[in-house]
Amino acid sequence: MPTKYMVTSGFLGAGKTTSMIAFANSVNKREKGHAAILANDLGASNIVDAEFTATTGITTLPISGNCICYQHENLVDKLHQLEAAGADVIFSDIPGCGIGALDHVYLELNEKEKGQFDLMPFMCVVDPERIRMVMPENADINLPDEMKFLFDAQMAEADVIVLNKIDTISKTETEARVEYIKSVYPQTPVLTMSALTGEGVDAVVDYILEHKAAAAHKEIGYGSDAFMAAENKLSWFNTRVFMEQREDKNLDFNEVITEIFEGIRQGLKKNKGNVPHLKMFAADSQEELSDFFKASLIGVDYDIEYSQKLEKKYSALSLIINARSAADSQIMAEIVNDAMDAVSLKYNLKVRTFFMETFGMMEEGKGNVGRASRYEDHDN
Ligand SMILES: Nc1nc2c(ncn2[C@@H]2O[C@H](COP(=O)(O)OP(=O)(O)OP(=O)(O)O)[C@@H](O)[C@H]2O)c(=O)[nH]1
Ligand SMILES: [Mg+2]
Repeated sequence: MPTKYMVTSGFLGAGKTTSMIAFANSVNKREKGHAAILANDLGASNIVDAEFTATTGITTLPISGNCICYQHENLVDKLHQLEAAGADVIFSDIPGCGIGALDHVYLELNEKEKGQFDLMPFMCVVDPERIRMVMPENADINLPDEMKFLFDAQMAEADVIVLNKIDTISKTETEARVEYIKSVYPQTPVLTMSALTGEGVDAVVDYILEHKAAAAHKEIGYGSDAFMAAENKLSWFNTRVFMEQREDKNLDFNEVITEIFEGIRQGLKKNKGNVPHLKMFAADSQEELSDFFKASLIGVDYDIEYSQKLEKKYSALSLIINARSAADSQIMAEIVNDAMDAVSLKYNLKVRTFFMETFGMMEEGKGNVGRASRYEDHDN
């Protein structure tokens, strides 16, 4: 039997990673197969989603550097690696700024790897708070208007739309969101769940195991001016910093990291920027991860959401910060630096940056490893 494979899209912070973890647990617990996760992101390494997914005990591989849309051979190779590890149901995502996996992943797999994968419906995960931005009420959630294109295109592309985080809204609100989605995409099934509490998750999993991807091209405006305008507003920032307490005191790093979050929030507010998803991850040095920290902020107007806090105090800690921002990439880097400076002063920390990468989604030179550019019509 060919391996079942599915891609999920959805806006930044909609819950793709949390959903894949919930789906894999649902498959494995109910013995519907051996589920695995392929965690995708932009940037070279130090990816919070991959680190966090790896803590779950689910068979997991990271695929970084670029969207899976643009690395077909590598994607197929990773899928085979997961199969070799025993997986027969594989969930993967694309970065939350993304569209285009229907053509670039589903259609390419059908064309180039005929019969090798049993393609489950292409899913779009939707956040009930964020979708208010495109609903008739047109809620202002402090994101650039250009982003609306992505919400729409992601839903338009999908075979099934899953309204996630229903634990955060009432039944009436859930019904209103579902009604809206159905009115715009009457052909597309809409399911509801909470990836966090597990409500509705088994039913979504049963749906995708029992249905197949349509895998037919849809016109969603990929590469259009509206697409470029939305992508142009987004920047990526990935860093890994090592913080060491100078007086060998053990610190509650939950507190330190929370202050870094708050410092970044203040910096963004001052600069009228926003961060659709800011994630941080840190772990102890044990091979079997026993103590780790993971938290998310899905915008300057929201509370920090802690997936897990550190149980112990430490004298030094390596912290991974991933920001997907609606702010200039250099300004974002400065805001993070300022937040780090503030905690280093307050807690007497020596801070060293071992990895840092920042780029605008559309910035020239983003993937230009050590290469130069020149104007074609100049000869010197
Ligand atoms: N209350 C609630 N929170 C959720 C649910 N699903 C995800 N979250 C939270 O929403 C935040 C973002 O979730 P992720 O799964 O990281 O979102 P994502 O779509 O993978 O984000 P990116 O990969 O950055 O685009 C985290 O703090 C999650 O814990 C849910 O069903 N209910
Ligand atoms: Mg994710």
